[in-house]
Amino acid sequence: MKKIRVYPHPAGGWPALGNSALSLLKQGTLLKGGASMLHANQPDGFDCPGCAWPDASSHKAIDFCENGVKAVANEATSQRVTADFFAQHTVAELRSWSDYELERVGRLTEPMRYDAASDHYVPISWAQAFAEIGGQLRDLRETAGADAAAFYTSGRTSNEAAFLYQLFVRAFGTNNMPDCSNMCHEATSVGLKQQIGIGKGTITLDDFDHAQAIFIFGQNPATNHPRMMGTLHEAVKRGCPILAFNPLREAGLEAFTNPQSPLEMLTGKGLPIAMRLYQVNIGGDAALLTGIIKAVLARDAEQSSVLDREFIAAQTSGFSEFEAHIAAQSWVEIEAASGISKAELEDIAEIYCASQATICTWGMGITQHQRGIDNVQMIVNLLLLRGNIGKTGAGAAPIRGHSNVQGDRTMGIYEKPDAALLDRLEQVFKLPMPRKHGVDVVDTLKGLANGSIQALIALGGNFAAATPDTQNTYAALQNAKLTVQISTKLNRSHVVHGQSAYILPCLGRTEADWQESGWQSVTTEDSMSRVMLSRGRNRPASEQLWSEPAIVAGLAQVSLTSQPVDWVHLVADYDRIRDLIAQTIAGFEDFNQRVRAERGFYLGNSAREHVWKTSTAKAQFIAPSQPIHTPIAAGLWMLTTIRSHDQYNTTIYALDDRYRNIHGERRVCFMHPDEISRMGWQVDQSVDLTSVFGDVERTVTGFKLKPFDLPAGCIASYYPETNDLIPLDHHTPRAQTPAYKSIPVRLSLSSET
Ligand SMILES: Nc1nc2c(c(=O)[nH]1)N[C@H]1C(S)=C(S)[C@@H](COP(=O)(O)OP(=O)(O)OC[C@H]3O[C@@H](n4cnc5c(=O)[nH]c(N)nc54)[C@H](O)[C@@H]3O)O[C@H]1N2
Ligand SMILES: Nc1nc2c(c(=O)[nH]1)N[C@H]1C(S)=C(S)[C@@H](COP(=O)(O)OP(=O)(O)OC[C@H]3O[C@@H](n4cnc5c(=O)[nH]c(N)nc54)[C@H](O)[C@@H]3O)O[C@H]1N2
Ligand SMILES: [Mo]
Repeated sequence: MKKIRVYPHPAGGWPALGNSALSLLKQGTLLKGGASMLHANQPDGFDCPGCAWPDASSHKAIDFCENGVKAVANEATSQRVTADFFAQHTVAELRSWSDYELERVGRLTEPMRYDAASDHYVPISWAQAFAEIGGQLRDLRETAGADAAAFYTSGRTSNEAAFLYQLFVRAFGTNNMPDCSNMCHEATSVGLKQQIGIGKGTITLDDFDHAQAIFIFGQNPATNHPRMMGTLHEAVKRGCPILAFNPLREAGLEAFTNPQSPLEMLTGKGLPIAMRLYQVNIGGDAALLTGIIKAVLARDAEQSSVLDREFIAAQTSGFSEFEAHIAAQSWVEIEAASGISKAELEDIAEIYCASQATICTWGMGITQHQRGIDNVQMIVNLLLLRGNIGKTGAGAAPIRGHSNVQGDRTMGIYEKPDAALLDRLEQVFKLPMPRKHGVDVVDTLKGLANGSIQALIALGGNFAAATPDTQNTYAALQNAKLTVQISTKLNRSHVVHGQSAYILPCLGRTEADWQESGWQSVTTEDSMSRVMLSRGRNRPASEQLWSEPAIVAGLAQVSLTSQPVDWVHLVADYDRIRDLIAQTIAGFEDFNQRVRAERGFYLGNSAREHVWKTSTAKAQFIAPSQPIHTPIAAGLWMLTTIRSHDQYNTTIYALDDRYRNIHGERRVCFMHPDEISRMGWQVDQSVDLTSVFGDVERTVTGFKLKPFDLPAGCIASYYPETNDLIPLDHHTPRAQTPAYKSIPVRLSLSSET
């Protein structure tokens, strides 16, 4: 291990707050960013757009992190993308820019339309943009049907905008609502729904104060959910064991200095966070969990008091079949597939059995695999064995990504809506709702490619860069008749566009939103089902920006032939939108009143109450659908694609990843130093990565080898640079979550080195 330069300081600490403050200063936004940050996650402030981690209950003077500072500074940048900018650069030229370069030009300031004759974006008035888009959507519906359009949502969208959007789209006549969760926690939503009857996590933030063990699967919280580190830190201080399962020995999982603890900031000593970090093979989690469960069952056979028999009998179904499945699995295969020894698996089981309340959290390392649903369901199986759902200090905790991705789904952004939601919409809005299920992200891409989908409207996000199979995705998008992006910042999806293309610039979460009745608030739902108000305070980046609800209303007004609501009246006062949500969406009764309580309100969770809305009316033990991992063919590597510390999904803030010792570059391939030597290669030599699916080879070139502690045969690179390697059909069955985290590849030295 000595050859690997590990990050020398505990993660977090001064660099975490200090450096980003410094870069804010450089961007000239410190004052603005600083002033805004004091309102982050505070009762009267805005919900931080950084991530979906819940706000602290005893609200601290400061409740934000480096991630949040960056997200806010990024929105508050003083750089502007003006009409002049577009006049100076053709779209072909902009396409040659990197994601980082596109991002740095700043905030979009006015509506733009693509002009094919000159290959430039040209300014257009809001009224004209709406009229043209509405005309094209109406024509499309008449000639090809409503299902020829798809309406994407990214998870920063507020509940209010999301609710109006799904109403507009369904009134238009389709359920084609792909969203970023299709690429993110869809395996979680599908897996949990089948197993415990609700597609959401079962814990609340307070449970962390009572957990006796915390298991973290496939997640990198120091980078992606830094405020979670404070919570883990508190748990460590009370002696709660934390076990992490990750192929990469992530610095942040080993030691962390809490930026809010003055003593530790002073001494620079971090508490060890993960008591143990188990370096599971990429894609080996189902095998790992099989091993832990097998060891737990073995302990039960010896000691007979390990399983919560009462819970299993009263609350679950399928236990004996599941037990038989586990008994049939061989230790040899479990060890080979997971990369974790039987002795270690027994240690983990011992810790699990000693704890009366265990929380399992997970992230993309679990969901973005072909066996994503298996992974999720095996975590839940483990929890069920000891009654760890609906018990204080215990439960299932998928950690969501985008700050309102969970809320958007609650509001009905879903391509496969329940009949109950559609019935309710019909009752409230007196309009027939489309019953046919719509397309998700993967099927949208297929539809764009084969011409059955001809228009893509995107409420936020960066569809072109976030999706797999980049070259084919670009071709599919360019095949579209119409693409519309509702965005805050310039990105790839503006420069890879349809024949007719529009950019509609909108307010960000941190900006003051004034409508006819005054200063508006929106609401969001965090990872633990708490719904809260959020009110932006910053001065909008441009006077020409519209809010997301206003843009959705504008589009609806021009695209629909019969109107389910008075859009203008609704947008004048968002309380009116919330009143409609209260009438339509279960759990939102008295919405306006309840959300005004400090910390908003908790939506509740049926599984937590031991009400199981499943096919057996019990929580279900479910054996994996796929056999334990077949080892990848000799000569191949297993690639996982991850986020650097200085990116937010496709938004590249800077070219560093300091916890992994990367500075000023992103085209890197992490490999164990012993593996680099074994291959006769050198650190910093460049390799090309080739994936082979069927008879199609996809190659990305020029990735510098970087030493990192990860298992033999496993490598990691950043997303989105590697998305070209992943064919559309490489995904979790049923959920269609792209398998971004298990891509078999061949490596060769790049010819240029
Ligand atoms: N700063 C910042 N914050 C973010 C984001 C961001 O990009 N930047 N994105 C937001 C979004 S949308 C999301 S979904 C979340 C993502 O948050 P995370 O889920 O933490 O994101 P990733 O970096 O994709 O991967 C997580 C971890 O999975 C590990 N991993 C990879 N393959 C495997 C595997 O096979 N098994 C196991 N057990 N682990 C594996 C990786 O080593 C990595 O440490 O963060 C949100 N917050
Ligand atoms: N290889 C690989 N691919 C992946 C992943 C991976 O781990 N590996 N992760 C997947 C995951 S988990 C996700 S969630 C997706 C992310 O997919 P998306 O959500 O589509 O992508 P983002 O990069 O988050 O979108 C950034 C853009 O959103 C716009 N934006 C920012 N704030 C706002 C706002 O308030 N309103 C509006 N209207 N627009 C705004 C800006 O224009 C910005 O450029 O990527 C997926 N792709
Ligand atoms: Mo995500």
